[in-house]
Amino acid sequence: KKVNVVVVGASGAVGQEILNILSERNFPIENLKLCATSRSAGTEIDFQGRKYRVEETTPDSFTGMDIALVAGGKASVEFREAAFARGCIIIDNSSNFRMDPEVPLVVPEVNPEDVKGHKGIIANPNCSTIIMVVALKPIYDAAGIKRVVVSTYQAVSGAGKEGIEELTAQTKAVLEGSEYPPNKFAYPIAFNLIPHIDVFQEMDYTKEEWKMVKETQKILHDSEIKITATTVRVPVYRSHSESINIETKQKLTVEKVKEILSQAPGMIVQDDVQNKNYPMPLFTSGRDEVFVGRIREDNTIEKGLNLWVVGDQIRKGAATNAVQIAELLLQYNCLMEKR
Ligand code: 11C
Repeated sequence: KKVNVVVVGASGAVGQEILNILSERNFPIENLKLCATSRSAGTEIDFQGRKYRVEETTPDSFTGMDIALVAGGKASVEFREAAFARGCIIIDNSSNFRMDPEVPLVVPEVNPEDVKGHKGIIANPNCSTIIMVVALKPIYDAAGIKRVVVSTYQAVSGAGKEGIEELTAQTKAVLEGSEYPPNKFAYPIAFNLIPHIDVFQEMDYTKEEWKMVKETQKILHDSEIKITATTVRVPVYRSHSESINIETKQKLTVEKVKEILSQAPGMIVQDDVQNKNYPMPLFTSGRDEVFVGRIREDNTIEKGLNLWVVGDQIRKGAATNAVQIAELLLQYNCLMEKR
């Protein structure tokens, strides 16, 4: 069965990657439409050898469409009703509806069945959350999880194309002895790191940190699991890295964890310290799997583990996860009737 797909926000970093992944995975597209805000409308984008003109998103962008892949921004808020009225399901990469109890928040390796309960919109989690839960889920199933302490090392592309440009221009400026004032980030990102992603909220945690807590609890269907996060922007172009400390309910040996994670869907264990083999963002970019290494027992508590987890946040952390959700909709046969 082939379906009609509209990509909203097609010209941004995530939108472009959604198109790459639709093509790579041979997603069965009958008709494709590319939309964006009026600022990017009119540009031409190549998809599978054909040129598509990006149109401004309007309620009619959803007419005759089965699935809307929304890359981010406010489009899901603005067009939710219009899409629903036309029988088009939104897969939303923005944070607008993630914590709405009516909206499934899905990572296909973790909670695929939640897709079935959709009411016209399915949310794609935050990139750092996706990368973490892919690694947590097999451990959660094997031993239960009491508490997670996570620190992230997040690439500038998490802040979009402007983040990438700022790192490049600022690095050049520093090397040439000139100035490049921060714009996208609160401070210079070149030769620095910034313990501040998104706005500060309750208890002086950032919104990014709260997303990791609340979204993980929702995806794992466990509001008891204790999670505390510190999220940091680092001068890396692509792939987010995470140091994850886990307290399990049952004891797991390192050998067992390696065995469980190497059988887990969407994961690659890269852990051979004798041969200096561990995941790094430079080498995980462009990949769909989440990589895990430096697997150790935390010997300061009875049932503790340390993991180093790295994943391409534009692919698995956003675009790949969204396209996998679209694949689940076809697999479970839960598209809506077009109206
Ligand atoms: C970052 N995680 O790296 C953010 C970007 O909620 O989808 C993604 C924000 C989101 O800055």
